[in-house]
Amino acid sequence: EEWEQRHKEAFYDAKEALPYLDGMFVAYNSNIDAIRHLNEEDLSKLFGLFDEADIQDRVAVYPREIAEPLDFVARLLISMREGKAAEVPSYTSDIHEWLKEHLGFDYARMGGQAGIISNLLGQLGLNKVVAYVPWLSEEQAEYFKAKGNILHPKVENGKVSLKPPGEAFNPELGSKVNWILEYSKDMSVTCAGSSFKVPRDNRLIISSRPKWLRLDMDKQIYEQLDTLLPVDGAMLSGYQMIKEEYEDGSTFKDYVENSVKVIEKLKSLNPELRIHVELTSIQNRLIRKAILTEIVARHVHSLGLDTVEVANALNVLGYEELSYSVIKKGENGIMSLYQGAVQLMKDLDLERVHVHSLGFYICILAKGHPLTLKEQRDSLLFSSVLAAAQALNGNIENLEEAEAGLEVPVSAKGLEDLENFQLYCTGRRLCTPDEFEYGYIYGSDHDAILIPSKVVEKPKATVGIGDTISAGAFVAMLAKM
Ligand code: 8BR
Repeated sequence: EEWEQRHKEAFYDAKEALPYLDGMFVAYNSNIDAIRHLNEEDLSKLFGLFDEADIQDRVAVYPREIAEPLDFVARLLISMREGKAAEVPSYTSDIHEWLKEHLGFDYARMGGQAGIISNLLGQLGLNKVVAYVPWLSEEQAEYFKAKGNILHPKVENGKVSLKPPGEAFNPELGSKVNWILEYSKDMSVTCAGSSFKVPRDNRLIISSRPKWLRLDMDKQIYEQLDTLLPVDGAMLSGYQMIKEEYEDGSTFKDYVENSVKVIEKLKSLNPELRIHVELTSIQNRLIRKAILTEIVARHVHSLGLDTVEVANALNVLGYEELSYSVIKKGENGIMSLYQGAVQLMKDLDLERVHVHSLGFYICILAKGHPLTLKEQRDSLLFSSVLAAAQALNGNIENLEEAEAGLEVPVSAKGLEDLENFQLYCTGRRLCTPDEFEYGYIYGSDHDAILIPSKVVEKPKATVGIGDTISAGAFVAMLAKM
């Protein structure tokens, strides 16, 4: 098949180009993930601990925070019923203790977008990955893959230098541990008066938000930011951690402002530098809107997100109908997704919006973006191979190992979705059938790339694939600039 060959060429082209990059700056969030793959037995045990009517009531409430175990069970049920990923915060360590006692975890590993992206880029052999995590503890530092190319700023006697994470941590800090409950397609669930089969592999994340967590940058590191250069780009994430108010009187506005300053300083140090923000589910609408309109809009070049987050973003930006139509999927799902992504590009003044979905990726590009459409497309194809390798093995040790992803076939479902979308595009004269066949779309005020992606039928794990896709495509794009 055509797309298989294109994947192969794109992968080897990117592989050759990556060593020429200076490096990437990656911030802010990393944590330790405690992972448990649920089976049907676990479920009946968990559900058995509660009264069915209580679970049913709590499902109806749709808790936005895990304050007690019943909130967790309700959100797990909702997530499994729809096969939809969810991330729900918890501000105490009670649920952590409860889960350790009643469930236990299979293994622990690096978590958090910045942590995952740093390790991925480090393993791909980038010359330099400057990771910055404001709460780098000793235990957390151990989860960075030690190959020598991942460095973290450290302040000593007022002077900032780059050190391996194991030499840069703050010995006084505690660690942030998240729980990831993974479940599989076709699991039978009977609970709270309903019985269903899980529609697809996914997971529920309980995200730990200890009170001391602050998404900001050490003042001295900010002032000596030039010591982190040269880098070609920055990938920023973790904004979902910002809270409306803090006990010390600071508010989200302080952290938004702090982050914008960092972005503007990076750009002033190197005007060519590209800034990417990776979004994830943000429950709080005020925060979601502030991140989009204050941090992303006008300040960053590139945005990476999944379909749920496209809908959520559209929703707070005032496009409710479009948002619902993206969520509902169905006949018009991909068209709404496309329109929604274009809207985000325009409203947020972005150069690039990369949406990943199961089976296909869409990348909307502002006119005047720096590469050819083929180069942009190949960057996405490279990330599709990485995603497949990540799903296959749960980890990518190096570029050679990533080649395993080439053996994974392009998703038949993805190809079918694209075929249905072709009529929309050609009908609107966005492209000819030939151009569509290459994955190129030409709008009046934007260009776009649409590729079918490789999907592993029985993935080893699904966590971190979204970050892998966004980071892979972004770094491959930088390598071609
Ligand atoms: P988020 O975590 O941001 O939702 O991203 C997950 C992405 O992983 C999806 O958009 C999809 O493209 C990809 N993915 C999933 Br989920 N399962 C996959 C699989 N089995 N093989 C390849 N990619 C997968």
